[in-house]
Amino acid sequence: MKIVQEQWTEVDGRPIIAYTFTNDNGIEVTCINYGCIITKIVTPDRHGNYENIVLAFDDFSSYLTNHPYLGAVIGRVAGRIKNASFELNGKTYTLYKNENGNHLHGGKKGFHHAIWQGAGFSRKDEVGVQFSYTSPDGEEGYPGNVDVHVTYTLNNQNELTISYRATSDKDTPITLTNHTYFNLSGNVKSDILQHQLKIKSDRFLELDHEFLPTGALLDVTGTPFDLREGKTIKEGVEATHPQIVSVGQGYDHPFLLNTHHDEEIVLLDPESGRTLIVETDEPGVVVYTGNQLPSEIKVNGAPARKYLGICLETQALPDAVHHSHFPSCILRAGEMYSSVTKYTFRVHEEGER
Ligand code: G6D
Repeated sequence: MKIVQEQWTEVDGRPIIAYTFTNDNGIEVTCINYGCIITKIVTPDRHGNYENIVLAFDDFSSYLTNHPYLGAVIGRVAGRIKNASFELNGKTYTLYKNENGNHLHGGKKGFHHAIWQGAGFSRKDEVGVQFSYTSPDGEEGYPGNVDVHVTYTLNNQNELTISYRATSDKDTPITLTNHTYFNLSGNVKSDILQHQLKIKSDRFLELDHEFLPTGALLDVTGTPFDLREGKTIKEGVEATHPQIVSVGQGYDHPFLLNTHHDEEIVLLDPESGRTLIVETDEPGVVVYTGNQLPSEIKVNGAPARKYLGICLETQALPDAVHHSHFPSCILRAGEMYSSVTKYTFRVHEEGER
């Protein structure tokens, strides 16, 4: 187990530190205290080639722009909030409008643009970093002073666990997630179209033309959203289903998970053999196939492009403040918000079932 800290630069006079931690099997993770952004996860393919499996900028300054949330923790509320407003305890709150008059991914200065306090740690069987941030009352329009802690922990079972905890001095909505784009080909040798995705989910949320949930929970049976037996991303994104077409010929949808910590989400790249298992205590996962990755930005040394990475954003359901039949996203004053998502990295041997 090893951890190395390196100051990359400063923002507003505050150091931006990169934490690189490695387990005894050579799995390596790099993240920075700006937005808790994961900039590298290095894992082996079936031939023992260690390569980066996440999309990242080559220069830090790109993370200061309005970018597609590469690798970042998202908050206070991941996803969209209709009309950038909600009512809570009889009061109406207005949030920053950053997309079509709606609020997306925490607004202009969401958690992905915050400078967090980092503290690396290395124990016998685990290594990682804890990030902390206090979101002041009124930030982006949200009520309450919110203390947030995000901990990345890597162990020798090749598991990277993300633990989220938050407390607030006022009732406030909280939905945290990580927006890493995975590409298991390694060093972005190809796009994700041949990746196979399996999700234990019977229902997904219908989205409207602004990508907001309509409130309808649709049965996946007989649709491209039925991933219970696994599908290639290509098969899904090339479907003519209206929901696939309406988000730009891809997935950008919340799936309700049938089960938790039960290998409920499995992504496999048959070419490299790399397998990512995602397990969570969250009610859902937003699957985003990079439909809008802009070619103007360069990631991993090359122009970005559609379907270059896939996000598996485990989280509460988007716009839950406006849908009483969704699990609540309200953190009550003085209570503890906690959430865990675990990524397990494996190699699928050729011919293995
Ligand atoms: C687009 O609709 C998608 C979001 O789900 C995604 O998080 C963002 O791009 C990066 O807005």
